[in-house]
Amino acid sequence: MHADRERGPAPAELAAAAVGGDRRALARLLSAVENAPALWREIGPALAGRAGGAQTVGLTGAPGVGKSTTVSALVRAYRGAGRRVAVLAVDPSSPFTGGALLGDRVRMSEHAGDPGVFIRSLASRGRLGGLAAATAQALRVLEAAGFDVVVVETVGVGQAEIDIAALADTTCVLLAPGAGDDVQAVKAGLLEVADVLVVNKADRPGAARTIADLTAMTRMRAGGRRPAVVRVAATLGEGIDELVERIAAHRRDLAATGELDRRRLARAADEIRGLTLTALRDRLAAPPHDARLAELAHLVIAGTADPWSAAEWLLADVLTAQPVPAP
Ligand SMILES: Nc1nc2c(ncn2[C@@H]2O[C@H](COP(=O)(O)OP(=O)(O)O)[C@@H](O)[C@H]2O)c(=O)[nH]1
Ligand SMILES: [Mg+2]
Repeated sequence: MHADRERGPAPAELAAAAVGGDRRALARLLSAVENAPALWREIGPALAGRAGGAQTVGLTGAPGVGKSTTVSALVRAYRGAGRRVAVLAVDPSSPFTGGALLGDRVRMSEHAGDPGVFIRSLASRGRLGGLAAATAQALRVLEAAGFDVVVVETVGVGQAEIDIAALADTTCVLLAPGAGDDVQAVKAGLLEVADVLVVNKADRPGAARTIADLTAMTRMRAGGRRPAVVRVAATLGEGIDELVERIAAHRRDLAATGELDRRRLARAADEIRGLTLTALRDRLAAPPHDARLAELAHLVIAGTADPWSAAEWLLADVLTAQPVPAP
């Protein structure tokens, strides 16, 4: 591979190498994608036609509930079945790849030397395109690199985490006995996105109660499929085989009903919509539209135009104008 000393190989070259199994290229490509969303356009063609092959699994839940420990146990199980696994640890709250993800590295260290495992973290760093968009791109890269399973762990239980976990085919929501975790999950709307509910730390008191409460709650859920409730003690490796089976069953069910295709279509549409809106926002912030916007704002203040008309005019301008060359 020909490499420019300053900038390194071109993104398209990196993408080709990553798809060919070069782990260093894969790591560099993911960094490139993470730091410069504009590169997506360059690597897209090298990845096209290679996406959609992996099984994707999302894990979310409050910090400390045992996500990383469970991911590590899942990786062990998938490796035992001969599958190549990538893990993406995503932290929407942290501007840096900080403490939580560092702890995850320790939790997953048993897989460090395994060439069939690739572990990577993504943090928000105040990105423009949104962390969910960056995660979607990273997923596409990992799928193209030929991983059979991609597990996405998100730190936390806010809307951003839910959006990210929902990028996966199967979303697992983790809870632990007691501490009001179950109630909290309902509040956060987590129950709605859960395909599988995992009660981890089942070796602790109160697990049976939490399982019973959650099971009752899923029974009240109107319509749609009910999430399975799985009892896990990740540190002991208990319940992991059942969790693997529940995840697989959910995926089979999705495929059989056509829901998998529907979800993937909806995700692609979301992605296109997001990129379009970002492009639109970028253009509005650049000449000549930024000046036009300021001018229209004056008209609105003066009472010579209403904001709805002004928006229509501006949109028409943006849509008909030639793309402005970069300075
Ligand atoms: N007792 C018990 N502790 C667990 C279990 N799973 C994880 N832990 C512990 O909970 C803590 C947080 O685990 P971690 O996987 O980092 O949680 P995360 O923040 O959700 O990723 C660690 O000290 C784990 O050893 C479990 O099944 N039982
Ligand atoms: Mg973790």
